[in-house]
Amino acid sequence: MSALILALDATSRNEALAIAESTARYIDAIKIGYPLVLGAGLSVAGEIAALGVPVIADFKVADIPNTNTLICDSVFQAGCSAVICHAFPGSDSLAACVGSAHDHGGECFVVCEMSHPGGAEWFSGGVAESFCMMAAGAGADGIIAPATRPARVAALRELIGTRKIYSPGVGAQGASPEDVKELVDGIIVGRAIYGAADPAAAAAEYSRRCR
Ligand code: O7E
Repeated sequence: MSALILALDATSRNEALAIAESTARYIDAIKIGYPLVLGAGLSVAGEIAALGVPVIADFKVADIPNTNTLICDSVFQAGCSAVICHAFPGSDSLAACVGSAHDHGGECFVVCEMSHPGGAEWFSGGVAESFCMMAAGAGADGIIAPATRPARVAALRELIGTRKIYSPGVGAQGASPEDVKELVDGIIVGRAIYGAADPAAAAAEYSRRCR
């Protein structure tokens, strides 16, 4: 049983807000990132949050600690409830993201292994495990792990314990909710909902399948 997170990668503000409004009752959070924010501006985060849906800022933050703090402070001030960052810049950079999140009463999630085919090229084979341990050591609230490789999610679950796992790759990338819903806390679905002819109906169906 998992929450359903809509990856709202629509590139226009009006389209994004229409989809957010029509799907809000079926989803537990909305993830926004560069595709939407570069088109609509960061203020769209507050507009979505005003619908009563928590907003996760997926900027895969990956810089020096000071820059990470500036980025994360901005997204929380804009109304986001969580931020997603990368681990590879190191434990000090990661700690900056976690610190900003917790200073704002928010959450920080760390990418441990990515869902696309190239994500297996170097994340798998020990790197993801190292990132997972870094995430736990930094006090992060959870990690990102690939629904397209359920065995890898299971392996990372062993390491991360009761911290949350959010998992992308369901729908357009080929995975099904049933592949990982018993292993993770949140399933991230993008195109299969926002690109559907009827996004609300698609969200309702994914919501049913995640429970
Ligand atoms: O394939 P879709 O359309 O269902 O969209 C998936 C979303 O999850 C999209 O925003 C993409 O950028 C993101 N994502 C992955 O697809 N794979 C990953 O490994 C990581 C992410 C991601 O969101 O990272 C932070 C959660």
